[in-house]
Amino acid sequence: MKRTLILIAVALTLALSAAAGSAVADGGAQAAGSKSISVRDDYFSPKSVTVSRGTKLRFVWSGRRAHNVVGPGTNISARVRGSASVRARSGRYVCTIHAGMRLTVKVR
Ligand SMILES: [Cu+2]
Repeated sequence: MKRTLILIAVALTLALSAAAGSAVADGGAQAAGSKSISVRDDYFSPKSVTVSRGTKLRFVWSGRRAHNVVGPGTNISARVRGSASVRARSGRYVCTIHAGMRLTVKVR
């Protein structure tokens, strides 16, 4: 029973993020060759990823506070919801508003 509730909660969360992301018109849910990164209060999830060349990072804002994303070739201004996609590059991506909020990306 508890497990069922957890599954329902996960399904609802996924449905809500898909709905939020569609407003940005970047291809909608999880296209092939893209890796979703949740932008939460105050951390990225996952905190590190290894992706193949040409992969897009799709940042999906899932928290209540505003976060930005600054990294190699990337400067997404602070926002609270929605999503944004950028071509993945190796290096460190951070939210400059919250110290220690970082994502390590390795492109191979
Ligand atoms: Cu932040």
